[in-house]
Amino acid sequence: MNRALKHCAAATVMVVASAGVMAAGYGDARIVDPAPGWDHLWREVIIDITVIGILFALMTAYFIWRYRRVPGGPTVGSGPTLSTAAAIGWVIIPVFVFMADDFFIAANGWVLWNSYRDVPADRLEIQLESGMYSWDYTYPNGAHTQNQLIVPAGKPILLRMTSRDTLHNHFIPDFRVKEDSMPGRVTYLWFLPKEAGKEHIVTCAAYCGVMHSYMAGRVIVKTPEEFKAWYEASGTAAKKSS
Ligand SMILES: [Cu+2]
Repeated sequence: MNRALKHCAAATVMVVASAGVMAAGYGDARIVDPAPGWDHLWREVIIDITVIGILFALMTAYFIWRYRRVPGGPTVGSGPTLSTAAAIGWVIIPVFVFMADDFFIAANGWVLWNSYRDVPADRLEIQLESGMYSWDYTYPNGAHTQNQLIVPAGKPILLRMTSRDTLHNHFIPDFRVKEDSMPGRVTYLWFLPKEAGKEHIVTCAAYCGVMHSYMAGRVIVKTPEEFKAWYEASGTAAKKSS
C-alpha cells in the first residue's frame, strides 16, 4: 500500500510538473501576425526540453545513487518488485505526459502555419522574380526595384515569387519568413512590417551558385505617407520610361 502510494505520488509530481511546463505562456488563440508566435513557440520548446531534461537527469542521478553497488553488499540487488499494474503505469504515464507535451507544441506549430498560409485580404501584393544573383520586385503599378523591398508600415505584404534560373530562397530573418522561389512555379510568403524607419536584411537561404553569399537585399519600411509618395512617383516614372 505504502509502495503504491509512493508510485502514485511520484507520477503525480511528474504530471503536475509537465502540465506546468505546457501551460507556461500559453498564447492567444487568435494570431494575426505569425512572427511573434514563432518566437513564442521557440521559447516554449526551449523551456520544455530544459525542464524535461533536468527532470530526467535528476531522476537518473537519483537511481544511480539509490541502487549503486556497495562494498560487501549483495551482488544481486533486492529492490522492490513492481506489481504488473505499477510497471505498466510507470511506462504509460510518463509516455503519455511527454507525448502530450510534444503534441501540444506540434499543434501550436500547425495553428501558426495555418495563419502564415492564410494571407490577410487587405494586403499589398508584390511580384518577386529571383535570379543569379538579385531579387527583382514589381509593384502593382509597375514600379520596379532590385534588392530593395520598399513597404509601408502596418500593411501585410504578400510576395508572389518565382525564379528565372535556379532555386533560391527568400529569407527575411526579422519577420520569420523564408520560402523557396523556383522556375516554373509560383510560391508565396507574407509578413507584417510594423515599424517605419527600420530596415531588415533579406538573404538567399538556398545555395544557388558561386555568388550566393552576395545575394542580399533589404526591406525598407516607410510610413504610409512616405510610401505613397514614393509609390506614386515610381509608378509614374515606370510608365514614362516604358
Ligand atoms: Cu539565390
